[in-house]
Amino acid sequence: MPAADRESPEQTVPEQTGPEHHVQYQYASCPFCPRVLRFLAQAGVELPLKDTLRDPAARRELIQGGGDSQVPCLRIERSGEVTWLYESLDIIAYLQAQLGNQLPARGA
Ligand SMILES: N[C@@H](CCC(=O)N[C@@H](CS)C(=O)NCC(=O)O)C(=O)O
Repeated sequence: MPAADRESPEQTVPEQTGPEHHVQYQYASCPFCPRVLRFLAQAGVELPLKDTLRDPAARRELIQGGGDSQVPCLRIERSGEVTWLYESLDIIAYLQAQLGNQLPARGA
C-alpha cells in the first residue's frame, strides 16, 4: 500500500524536559517534504536535512530508528531520548507548537 494511503500510526512525543535537536529526513522528489520546508522557511527556522535517496546511511538510520522509510520524518532528540515523527502535517503541527510565539505573525 502506498505510504500516502496509510493511516497515520499512533505517534507520541515525550514531554519537553530540555532543549531539542531536530533533523529532517527527506528527499527532493517527495511532494510532501516541501510542505515542511515551506513552513520552516516561513518560520525562519533552519534544520539539518538528510536525503534518504542520496545518502544510504541516512536511509538506514531512518528505517532502523523510525521503523519505516517514509519521508518526511522528523528525528527529535531531547535529553538523549530520540523520537521519530512521521507525516508532514503532524511534523508541522509539532514544530508549530514547539516554536510557539517565536513564529512571525501572518502578513508581517
Ligand atoms: N501522508 C504522508 C505521505 C508521505 C509519503 O507518501 N512519502 C513518500 C515519498 S513522497 C514515501 O516516503 N514513500 C516511501 C519511501 O520512499 O520509502 C505525509 O504527508 O508525510
